[in-house]
Amino acid sequence: MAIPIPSRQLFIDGQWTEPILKKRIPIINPSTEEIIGVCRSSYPFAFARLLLQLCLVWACAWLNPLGLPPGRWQGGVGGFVLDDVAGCFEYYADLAEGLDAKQKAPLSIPMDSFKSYVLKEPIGVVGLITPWNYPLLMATWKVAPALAAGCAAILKPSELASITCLELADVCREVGLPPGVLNILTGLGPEAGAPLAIHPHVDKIAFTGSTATGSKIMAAAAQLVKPVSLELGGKSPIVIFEDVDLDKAAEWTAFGCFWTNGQICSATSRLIVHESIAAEFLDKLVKWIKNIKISDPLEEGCRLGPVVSGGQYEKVLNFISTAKSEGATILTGGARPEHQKKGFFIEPTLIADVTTSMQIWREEVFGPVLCVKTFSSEDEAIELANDTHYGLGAAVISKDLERCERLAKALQAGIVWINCSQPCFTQAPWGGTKRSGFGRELGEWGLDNYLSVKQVTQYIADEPW
Ligand code: TXE
Repeated sequence: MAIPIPSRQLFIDGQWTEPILKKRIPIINPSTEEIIGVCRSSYPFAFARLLLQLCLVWACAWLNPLGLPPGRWQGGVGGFVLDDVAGCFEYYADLAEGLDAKQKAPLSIPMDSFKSYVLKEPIGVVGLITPWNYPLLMATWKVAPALAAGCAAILKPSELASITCLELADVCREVGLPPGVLNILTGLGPEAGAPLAIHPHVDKIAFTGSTATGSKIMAAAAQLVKPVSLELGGKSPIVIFEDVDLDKAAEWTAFGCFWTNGQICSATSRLIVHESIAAEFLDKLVKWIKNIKISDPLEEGCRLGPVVSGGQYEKVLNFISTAKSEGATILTGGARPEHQKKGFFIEPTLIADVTTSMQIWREEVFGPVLCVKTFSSEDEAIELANDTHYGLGAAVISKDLERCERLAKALQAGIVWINCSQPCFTQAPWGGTKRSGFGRELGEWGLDNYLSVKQVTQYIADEPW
C-alpha cells in the first residue's frame, strides 16, 4: 500500500518557510528503493540571526510549564510508536507542572544568618540533533523535556527520516504552542546541524547519533564552552549463564539484537554465552533466527524489514565480509534473502569463531548482526562484556538473581537489563558511559538536561556581617 508523503518546508517561527537553499533531499523507500518524496535542505547561516533572535525572545518569555491537554498530542502526529511519543509528552507536561513547587525549597546550610534556595531555569535556546532510527520518538525524547523546561528549541532531524518530525509542527500549531518555541530545520548534518553547535545564540546541544559525529559536535561546542549531552553508539553485551531456560534466553537474545533490524544504539549485539550450554543454545538460536519473517514492513507478520538506506546496506555487508576474511564463521544469514530481489534487505546474521580484536566484536554495526563468544567463569564473562569502548546497555540472563545483581554492578553500562533486553520506559534514565556518551534522557534526568541550576543566597540577619 503506497503511503502519501506530505511535501513539507522548514518550520520556523510558527510558519512553513521555504529555505534559501534550493537543494532537495530525496526520500527513498528502503523496501523498494523508489523515491517517494523530497525533503528541503536548509542552510541556517542565511537566516540564522532572525531565527535565533526569535527563539531567544521565546526562551525568555515562555517560561511557564506546557500545561497542554495530553489527549490532543495523540491526534495528527503520524508515524511510528505513537503511544510512546504521546506518553512522553504527557509525562513531561506532568513533570513541568511540579517544577515550580520543587524550587525555592530552603537548602539546609550551616549558618542561621543566611537563607539559600535553588532556582532551576531554562537553559535557553537548545539545538536538538536526532538520528534516523525511531525519528519521531528520538525527537520527542528531546523536544518534550526541552519545552517542558521552558526552552526554545531548534530540531534538526536526520536527513534520512525527517518527515514524521515535520508532522510535529502541525501538532504544535494545533495545541497553540506559541510561534518560535519549536522550529524544525531539515537538511544535511554539516549544513544544517553543524551551525547549531558553533552558533553563539544556541545555548546547548542535545545529540543522538554516531560516536564520530558526537565527537565533532562536542569539539565544536567546546569552542564556546557550550554544554552538550550525547547519546551515541553502542556494542552492548548480552551474557547468558548456564542455568537459563534456553528457549526464553534464545528469544531475548534474538529480540535484543534484531529488533528494528539491529538499528538501535542499545542493541545487544555481542552474545557472551556459558561454554557448557553454548552448542545447544546456538542451535536453538539459529532455528529461532531462521524463523524470522523478512519482508516489507507493511506486509502482515513482518518481523524484519530492510535496513534504512543503500549506504547502510553496503556498510553492514562489508562488516560481514570483513568478519569472514578475519576468520569468523557465519552460523546463519550473512547475505541478502533470496526472495527479496529489491530493497535493502539483509538476513539476520549470527557470527561465531570471533576474537576480541576483530572488527565485528569491537565496532557498532547498526544492522542485524550478532557475534558470539563463550566464557567459563563469571569473571571472564564480566571481562568480555566490559571489553569495549562503549557503555550503553548490557543484559544478563540467569535464574540466580544474586548473580544478576553482582553483574548489574560490575558491567560498565548506563543501562543493565536483567532477564530481558531492550525494554525502555519514559520514567527511567537512558544514556551511556564511556564512548556511548554522557547525560541522561528520559525521566527527571531528561528534564535536568535543559535546566540550569541557580543558587540564590540571601543575608537575613539584622546586624552587618
Ligand atoms: O549518523 P550521524 P548517520 C550510526 C550507524 C550509522 C552511522 C552513520 O552505524 O551507520 O552512525 O549514520 C547529524 N554536525 N548511527 O550518518 O552522522 C545528521 O544529519 C551536526 C548510530 O545517520 O551520527 C543527523 O541528524 N550534526 C546512531 C544526526 O547528526 C551532524 C543513530 C545523526 O547523524 C553532523 C544513527 C555534524 N557535523 C546512526 N553530521 C545511534 N547509536 O543511535 C551529521 N549530523
